[in-house]
Amino acid sequence: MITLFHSPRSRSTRIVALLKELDALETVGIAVVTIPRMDGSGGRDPRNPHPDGKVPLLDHDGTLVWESSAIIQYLADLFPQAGLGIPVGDPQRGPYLSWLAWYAGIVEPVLTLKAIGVDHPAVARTFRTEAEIQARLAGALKDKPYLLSDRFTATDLLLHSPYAWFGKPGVPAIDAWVDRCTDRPGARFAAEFDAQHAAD
Ligand SMILES: N[C@@H](CCC(=O)N[C@@H](CS)C(=O)NCC(=O)O)C(=O)O
Repeated sequence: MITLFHSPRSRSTRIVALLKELDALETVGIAVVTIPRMDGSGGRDPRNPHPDGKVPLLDHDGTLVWESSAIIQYLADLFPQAGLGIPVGDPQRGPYLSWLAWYAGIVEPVLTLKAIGVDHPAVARTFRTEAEIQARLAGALKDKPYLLSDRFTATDLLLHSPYAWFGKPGVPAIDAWVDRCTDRPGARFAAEFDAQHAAD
């Protein structure tokens, strides 16, 4: 049995979108749980087995997978027929894994610290800056509609997600890519799912 622990309008929303893109909603159940929210609402949910009480979390027959980038890679590998992952042996596998890891190691800390107003030279020195992140993304999108090729992959689903949340950055190549990624069955399904479950 596979279960996604999800809280509406959170980082797990992108995993709900992924399940739709993978055509995996029949196989993977979604357990809606609460989390403590920045505004003081919500709270840790005892039904959520995540060691930190966070979402997303995937439980596959009792084995836990945590961190969005790992969950996305795990599910894309589990449902290869959807073509959202890049298989071992494909020359694009390296860039594919690198974009997913770069999100977790660089993009999320930089954008989160920026959003909460932390500005320190050591942060820029260690992780680089939001401007450098945008330059990397815009560079990759200069000559193609998605990060790896003409095809939407799990990298696009993960990497565009902060801009779907915080808003587009005003960089034409990135803004157009975010529009392409949000105008997809997965993103539309996840938005509807969250609207229905937000009050739960
Ligand atoms: N890097 C993690 C971040 C997970 C995370 O912080 N999730 C938030 C929701 S957006 C959460 O569960 N917060 C509740 C808490 O911190 O207790 C991932 O992408 O999976």
